[in-house]
Amino acid sequence: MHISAELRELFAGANRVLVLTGAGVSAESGVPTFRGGGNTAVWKGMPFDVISSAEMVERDLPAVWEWFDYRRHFLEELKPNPAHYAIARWQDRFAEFTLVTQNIDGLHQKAGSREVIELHGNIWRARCTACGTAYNMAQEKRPDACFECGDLLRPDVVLFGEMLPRGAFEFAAVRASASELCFVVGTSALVYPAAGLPEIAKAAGAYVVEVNPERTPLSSQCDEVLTGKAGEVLPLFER
Ligand code: BJW
Ligand code: ZN
Repeated sequence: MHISAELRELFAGANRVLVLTGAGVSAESGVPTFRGGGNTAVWKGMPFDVISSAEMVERDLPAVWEWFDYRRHFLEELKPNPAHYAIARWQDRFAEFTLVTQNIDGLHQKAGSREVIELHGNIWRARCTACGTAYNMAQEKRPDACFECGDLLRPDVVLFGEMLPRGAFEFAAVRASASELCFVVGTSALVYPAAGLPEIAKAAGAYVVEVNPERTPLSSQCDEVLTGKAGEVLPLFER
């Protein structure tokens, strides 16, 4: 793995930098990824794209909660890794720094990132299926029903076939098209519209860098591919 002189120079002088992260940035913290690495996430025989779908919320909400309760419990013990910390340091290094994540684990915030655009929601929140009231479950136990209207709660995450939070993608797209340097870290770049952000950045003239131990559909469009683990590659930029 080699960082080009051009990239080092850009990193030293850039004003507007955007980082898009996926499950791979949390892999070294012990969070299983969705795809790649051989075995995909399965819950009680259901592949994750079945259990994490809008249909399943309609059909079997208790099963969805069981899967998300299990994952929250698992995440409680996990800590940010050097990749999360490097990205958190970068926020004070550039005039305009944008962090966009597909992750719902909250580890960027735990590492100190202040503004995180969460495209797929957050596993530590629940929201009412009727009135949309949100509940924080990081400190408190999950309520059984909505205190406002009494209706059922669901995880405040974006499942397959669901819309992203209003404005989140649009804001990220504006930042992507203004960026000079765009890092794509630990994502298989298969899930849209998130995977469209590096394409937007590239089309607007940004230098796009992928950080991933494996190749993705995006690799061939990137200006530079840094083949390696996020926690090992990202800290190298500060040397
Ligand atoms: C490392 C590493 C290390 C390992 N260091 N790297 C266009 C065409 C076809 C379909 C669509 C389309 N546009 C939209 C769609 C539908 C769909 C979609 O994209 N499907 C594709 C699969 C084809 N998109 C949606 O449904 C989205 N909604 C939407 O578009 O709304 C409008 C609409 C509505 C109705 C109909 C149509 C459109 C919503 C997507 C929501 C995604 N939700 C999930 C689940 C969240 C909840 C949960 O956790 O259960 O989000 S799916 C899952 O994938 C999760 C992730 O955020 C997301 C992305 O995965 P990610 O982060 O890339 O992880 P992996 O596991 O895939 O990859 C890990 C990578 O890390 C690998 O590359 C490794 O090599 C690497 N890695 N270790 C660095 N140490
Ligand atoms: Zn409600």
